[in-house]
Amino acid sequence: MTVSRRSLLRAAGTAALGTAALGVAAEGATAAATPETALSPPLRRRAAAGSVRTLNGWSLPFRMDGGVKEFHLVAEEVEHEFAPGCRAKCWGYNGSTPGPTLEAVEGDRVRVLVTNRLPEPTSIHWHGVLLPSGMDGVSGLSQPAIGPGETFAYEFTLRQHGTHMYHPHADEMTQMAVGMMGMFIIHPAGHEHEPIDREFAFLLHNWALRPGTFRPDPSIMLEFDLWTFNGKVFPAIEPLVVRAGERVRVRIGNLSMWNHPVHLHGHQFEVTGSDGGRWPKERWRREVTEIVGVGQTRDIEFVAAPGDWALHCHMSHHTMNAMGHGIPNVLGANIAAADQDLAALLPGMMNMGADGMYKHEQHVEMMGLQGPANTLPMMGGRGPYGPLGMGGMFTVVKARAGLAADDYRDPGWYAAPAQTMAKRVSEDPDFGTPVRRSPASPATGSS
Ligand SMILES: [Cu+2]
Repeated sequence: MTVSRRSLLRAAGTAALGTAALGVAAEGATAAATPETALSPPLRRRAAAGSVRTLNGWSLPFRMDGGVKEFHLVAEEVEHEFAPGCRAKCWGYNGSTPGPTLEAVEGDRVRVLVTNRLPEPTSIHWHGVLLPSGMDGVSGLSQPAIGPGETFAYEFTLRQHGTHMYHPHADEMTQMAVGMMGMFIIHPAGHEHEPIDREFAFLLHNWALRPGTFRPDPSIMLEFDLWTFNGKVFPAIEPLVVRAGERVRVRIGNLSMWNHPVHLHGHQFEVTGSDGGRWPKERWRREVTEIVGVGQTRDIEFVAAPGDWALHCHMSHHTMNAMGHGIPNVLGANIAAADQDLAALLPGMMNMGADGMYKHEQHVEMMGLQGPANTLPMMGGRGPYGPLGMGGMFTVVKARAGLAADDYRDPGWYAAPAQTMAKRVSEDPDFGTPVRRSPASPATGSS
């Protein structure tokens, strides 16, 4: 039996049987004694993984307690890796930053236990969720802060669906800067028109992790040096693996300090929803770039075309890893003489940038140049045809024909069919007869 996501959500949303099965499967408890055995194996596998795929992340298992879906979040310090070669002590939930995704269905009664294992008070605000004032999680306003060692219980009924987030409202400048945040996906009850075949979720964030240090600096307001999808930088961000022709939804949330124009290649996607739920179809917009503002969430949907398609923030510095932003501009300068003087003073020193920064990446890659401890190359990614010139907020939608419905394994790089790929036709800079304006007489405007 082929199980679509629609039928999974219908099962989860309309039957206690479905929700109980989700919880049991997710916790890995014995299935034999539960009615879930009536469900097919593919449904159980997908339910165990959660129906949303959180890039590089996970969905938190829950347990059913007398009709209440109970989650348990633990606020704690975590050892986090941004990409191999760059780690930091961050704060997150249940061993990860961002914390695990909470998934529930409109109409569910949920209880979230929050244990504070941090050295200072915290709280959790359920960002965008409609709930009683006393459950809103603003420490000092809606509740006393959760002290170190304490556990609080939040409990409310979900009266909406959509893409939501959670984060502290206690010393949030510090706590969010070091990673405390997660997603809270509320699936619609019943099935959706234009049903979704696969869906992904990620949070946008920024970090000030200075090279050679191991704690993100919470005092920084503008000069961040790591830009992440779910706490990872490219090339450590997972690809979005989809079957060509599938309808894909990507749920994106932003709890960083910048707005991020997220751009997808090869498609006109539709912006179909937010923390306000899935919008009426008349409000869907066709776009190729969508700004996800700070504190906002956006859902984009598209029917996947075969290929490898970049998905990235369009702020060009946000597709870079650690780099200085106050450096002198040597683009176009003759720095050969200065390089000789510098080499005498600082053996191994290499000044770069006179011809652009492309060489920088080649040098790092080819010569194995050792930078400061615990940092990453500015442009860290390599594709099938060479350096990608990007790091940070960049990943690839990999759409392939014929994938099984629950196959998310990385299929490798796309092999473009013959005659559908750009190719070199000359190595002569004087090639051809291009029409150009004369640089010598710009005022005339003619060549
Ligand atoms: Cu950005």
